[in-house]
Amino acid sequence: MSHEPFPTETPAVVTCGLPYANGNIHLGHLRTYVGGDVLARALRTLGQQTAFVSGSDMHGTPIAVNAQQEGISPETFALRWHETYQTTFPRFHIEFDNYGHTHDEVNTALTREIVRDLDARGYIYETEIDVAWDAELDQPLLDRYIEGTCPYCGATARGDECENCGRHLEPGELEQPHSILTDNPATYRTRQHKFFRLTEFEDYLREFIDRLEGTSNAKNQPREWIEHELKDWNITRDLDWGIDYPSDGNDDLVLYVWVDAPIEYIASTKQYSDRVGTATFDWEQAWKQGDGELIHVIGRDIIQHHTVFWPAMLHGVDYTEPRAVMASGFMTLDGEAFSTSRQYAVWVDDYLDAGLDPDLYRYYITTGTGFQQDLNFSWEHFQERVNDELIGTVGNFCYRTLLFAARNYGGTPDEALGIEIRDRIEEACSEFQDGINAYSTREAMNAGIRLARFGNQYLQRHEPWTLTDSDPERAMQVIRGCVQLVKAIAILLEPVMPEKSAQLWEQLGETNSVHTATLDTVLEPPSSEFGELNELFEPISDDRIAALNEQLRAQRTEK
Ligand code: B3M
Ligand code: ZN
Repeated sequence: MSHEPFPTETPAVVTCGLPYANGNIHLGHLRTYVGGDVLARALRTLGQQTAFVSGSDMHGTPIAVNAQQEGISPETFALRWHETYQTTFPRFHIEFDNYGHTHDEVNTALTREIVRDLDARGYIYETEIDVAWDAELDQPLLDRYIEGTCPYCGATARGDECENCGRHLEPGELEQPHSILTDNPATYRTRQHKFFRLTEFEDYLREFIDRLEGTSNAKNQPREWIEHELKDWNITRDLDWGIDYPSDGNDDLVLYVWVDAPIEYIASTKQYSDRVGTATFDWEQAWKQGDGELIHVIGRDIIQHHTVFWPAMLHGVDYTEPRAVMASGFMTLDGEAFSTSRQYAVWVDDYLDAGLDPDLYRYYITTGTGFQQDLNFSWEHFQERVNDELIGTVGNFCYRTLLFAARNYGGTPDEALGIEIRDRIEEACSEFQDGINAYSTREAMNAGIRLARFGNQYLQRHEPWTLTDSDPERAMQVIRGCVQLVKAIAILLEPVMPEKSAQLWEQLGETNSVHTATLDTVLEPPSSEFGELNELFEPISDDRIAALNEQLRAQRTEK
C-alpha cells in the first residue's frame, strides 16, 4: 500500500462489514453498504483500479440457535438469508464485484491455511479455560447468549462485546454473567482452547495505528486498547457450527466467528480475481504482496476487530495491512434505536416495494451528515431533502438547462466553453477528489450538489431567456456552459445516485456509460443532440409521508 493520494498506481480493495445471515435488512443496515458502494464508485471515477467485495457472515452462535428453533440446519438457515442479501443489495445499486459467504470452500480453505500458518509461526497456543455453561440446558453459554456487566465501563453487555464502550470481551471477562436463554447464573466447565498471541503484536499495532487512515473514530478509539488492554485472544468455541479448527485431536472446536469473517474479505477478492482473471484484478498482489490499498467500511461497533485483531492476524502471516478504516456512526429512526425484534424499522424490501427510488435514500444517508456522525432518519426529513435539495437544486437546474437548450438550439449550442464554467467544474472535481482522499463520501458527493447550486445561480445571474433577443450570441455561450455543468453533475453524482445519473446521461444523449466515466472526461464536449427529456425526480407528497409513518406505527410490536 502506498499512502499516496488516490488515484494510485496500485489496486484498491473496498470491503463492507459482512452482514450476519440472520434476518431482514433495514435502512439502518444500509449505511455502511451504501457508504462502501459510493466510495468504490468514486474511486473508479478518479481512475483508481478498485475491487469492491463483501459476503455474508454465516457462522456464530445466534445463527446456530435460530436454525435449531426452526428445525433446520444452520447451513440451510444461513444460506437462505445469504441468497436474500445477494438479491437485495443490487436492488439498492450496491454492486459488489464479488459477494461470497464465509462458509464457502474458498473462505474455509483460506481460513484454515491462515490459521495453520499462524500456528506454524508460533502465534497460537492451547490452554485450559473455564467456559460459561447453562447447567439447565447443558450447553455452553457462548458470546451473545450470556449477559452481565462490562468490566470496563459497568454497562450491561453481552458475552463478547460491550455496545456501550465498543470493546470486545473475552470469555470470562463479563461480571455477574447469566444465561439469556434461561436467566440462570452461569456455571463453569473447564475446556481446552486455542489462543492467538495478540500481546506479541503491541509494538506493531502501535505503529500501525499511527499509519492508519480513515475516519477519526477508527484512528483514535483503538489507541487505549492497544496501549493498555491487549490480551491474548481466544479464537475457538465449543460449537458444531463454524469452520473446524485445522488440527488433529480438536474436532469439537470451531474457530471463533471473528477469525473467519474478515478472511472473507480476502476470499471474496480471490473469487473476483478467479472470475475476471489476474490481469484485471490480482488478489495476491493486493493482499499478499503488499500493494493493496485496503479500505474497510464498517459500523463503529466493530472498530476493535478491524484495527486490532485483524491487522495483527494479517501481520502475523505477512499479508498486506489495511490502509484505512471508515467507521459509520449509529442510525436512529425518529430518534429511537432501530429494533428488529419489535419490528421498529423500515425494511429494505418495504422501501422498494413502496416504489421509492433507492437513489433517494442513498443520497439521504450519504450527504445528510458526516459518515462517522450519528444520523437520525425520519420520513419528514427525507421528504424535505428530496423536495428541497434534489428537486429544487439538481433536478431543477438540469431540466431547465436541457429543455432550454433543446427548444432554442436543438441540443448543445455550437459554442466554445467559457473560462468561468471551466474553472468552476475543475474546482468541483478537486472537491470530489479531496473528499475521497479525506474518506468523506459526503464532501465528495456535495461537490456535485454545489455545482448544481452554482448552475442555478449562474442561470439567474445571466437570464439567458432575456438574452435570446438582446444578445443571442451570449445566450448561446451561457447555455453551452450550463450543458457542460449538467454533464459534470452526472459524472460527479454517479457514485451516490447511479441510476439517476444514468438517466441524466441518456437525456444528455451520451452514448457510453456514465458508470465508467472518469473525472478526466468532465470537460469533454457534450453531445450536440439530446435524448428524451424528463424531470429527474418526483416530489414526495405529505399524504405519502403520512402513510409511511402510519405503516411504521402499525407494524411496531411491544416485544
Ligand atoms: N458479521 C456483523 C457486525 O458485527 C459482523 C461483521 C463481520 S465483518 C468481518 O456488525
Ligand atoms: Zn463496556
